[in-house]
Amino acid sequence: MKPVIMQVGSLPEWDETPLNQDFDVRRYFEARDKPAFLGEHGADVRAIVTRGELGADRAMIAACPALELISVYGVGFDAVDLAACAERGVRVTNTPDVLTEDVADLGVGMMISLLREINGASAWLHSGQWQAANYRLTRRVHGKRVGVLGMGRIGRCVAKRLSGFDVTLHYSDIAPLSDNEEWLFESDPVALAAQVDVLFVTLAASAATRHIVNRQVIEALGDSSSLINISRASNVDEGALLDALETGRLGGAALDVFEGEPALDPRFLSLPNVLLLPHCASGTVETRRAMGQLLRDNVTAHFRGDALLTPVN
Ligand code: 8YV
Repeated sequence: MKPVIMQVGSLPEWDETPLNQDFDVRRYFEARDKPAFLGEHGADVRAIVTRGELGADRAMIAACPALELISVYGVGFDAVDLAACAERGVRVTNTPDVLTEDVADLGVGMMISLLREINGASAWLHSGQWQAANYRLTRRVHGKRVGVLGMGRIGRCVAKRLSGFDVTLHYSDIAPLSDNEEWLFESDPVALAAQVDVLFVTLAASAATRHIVNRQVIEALGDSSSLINISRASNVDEGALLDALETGRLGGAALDVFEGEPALDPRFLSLPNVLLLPHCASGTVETRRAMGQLLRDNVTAHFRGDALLTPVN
């Protein structure tokens, strides 16, 4: 008998084929009536495979009384109810490290694209407007003052990449880094924002970090600075961000994550000073193959009784 697992979101075919070979996969994401699906299949489910942005909430976990493992396709596990897992002894795994560089690469690309207005300049050419006039002047990247809010794997990778742009690198985290004297530590996110031209939000999301980029942080950034979010939308007060972007009190924003994604607040779509991406920072063939392999290896290890490769709890 193959162990029964529940797949919460779609995965590439190169992951779904081996999952279906090795396990009895119940496809939650295809059910029109999801409560009915859980009522029909939940009792059989021993493991859940989910995506970082989808997670597994308390109700889903409660509907699976035989649940042993939740394997997350992504580094962010904030959408998994860890307290519910602790109450039931359910193990949780994620896919760290394999996606760090891609997320950092895209974050730096978002900064360059936003400041140098690559989208706008390309649209200018394609529209034929270049025949009449050159595109407007944009903003220099190298030499800027850049802040990184959250010096975990992704934040450090962003900082390392930025060293190639001769920037002044400031950062905020729970404590200063013990292995780096060059980067400038600031404990207060508002003070950090006041010192930089570009602020990257890279910290892992949790209840404790919700809206850490609040109205005060956004005001401290100001009308000639930009915000880049490659973490989770919950780390930013999106209402305050929209207000500041619409009134010009914030210079610009490059965002890969949104409250309610893939739906997003329509106010974003009429803003001239933003770069909006569909949560694709880890979205390369190479990285998604590695994430899927790690997701599956964790499930296989669990059912073999082996040590989990990348446990969260
Ligand atoms: C994932 C993410 O690729 O890693 C995470 O936590 O948000 C993304 O990098 C996404 O969750 C996959 O759907």
